[in-house]
Amino acid sequence: MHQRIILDCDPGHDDAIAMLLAHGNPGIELLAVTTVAGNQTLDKVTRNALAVARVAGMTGVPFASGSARPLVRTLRTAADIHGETGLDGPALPDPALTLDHRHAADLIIDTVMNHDASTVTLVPTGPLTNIALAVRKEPRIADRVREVVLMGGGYHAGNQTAAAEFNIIVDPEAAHIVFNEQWPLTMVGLDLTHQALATEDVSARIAAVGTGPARFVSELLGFYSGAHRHARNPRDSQSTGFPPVHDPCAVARVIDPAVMTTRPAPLDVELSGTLTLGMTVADFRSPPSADCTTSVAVDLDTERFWALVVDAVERLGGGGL
Ligand code: PIR
Ligand code: CA
Repeated sequence: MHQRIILDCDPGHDDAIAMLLAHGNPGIELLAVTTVAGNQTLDKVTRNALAVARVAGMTGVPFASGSARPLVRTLRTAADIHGETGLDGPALPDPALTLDHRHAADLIIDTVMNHDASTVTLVPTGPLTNIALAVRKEPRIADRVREVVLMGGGYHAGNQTAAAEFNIIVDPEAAHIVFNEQWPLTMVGLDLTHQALATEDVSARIAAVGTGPARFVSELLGFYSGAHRHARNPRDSQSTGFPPVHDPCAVARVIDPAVMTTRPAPLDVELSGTLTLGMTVADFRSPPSADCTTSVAVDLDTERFWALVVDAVERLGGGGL
């Protein structure tokens, strides 16, 4: 059976790979791609999404841009990791698709409401601004989506601060809204994505595919690895020097739930801490009650994950160029 998804993203090197995985995997029906300001400004990430669509040969998928800034706070970007364009490294082709005229939140609402209940999964891989706007504007999507499987947060450490992960701290109020809705939600956080490292072996397997899309991914990983090495703290003994490729992990969970283990736990987002703003707090004290709708990703089957990514790149063939 096809899993229908809406990918809400801020490409972003790993967002781009998440798009390619979603498009290249035969088990996924990509209903829409929406963009949100995060890794770079909205105009840049939207342009990047359209460039990736061209590389992948995506046609017939609606693309819409959404919120240019977080609900409450000033936008902070991740230019240190993703560069000035948000997708530095490969040459970016001019867009071939034109944007849907709707705001991302409206495209999300319309897409969810126009499909049967429990058949559409939301896969956010950027700040949660568009998803929060959508569920506030049309609350009925909360019991209509099958699940929210998001990349963001973490239950033991952050990357932007000691406690907070980037996608959450960029728009913590939006994250608070999304984490407190009654929909099933799986948090694919840093605990999981730090197991998805682009090692030399992974880069070599992708390069060996030899197609245009494969070259594009290789060039993405080249820039992203260098930026990661440059930005990382050399005293951090946890860090291998290889970059975590966060966002495709959320897509992989939808494709093949067995690619990772999860654990149910109540989740919430800290909005008032001085040291812990944007922290995602998982309550592991006791077995969760039967009405707990949230869970956290714990362990990745690394080999199975990279096999999905390589397979998707192979299936894209020459892509759209
Ligand atoms: C932000 C990201 C990745 C690395 C850093 N240092 C900052 C982006 C990725 O696109 C991913 O969605 C999430 N935010 C990881 O924190
Ligand atoms: Ca992202």
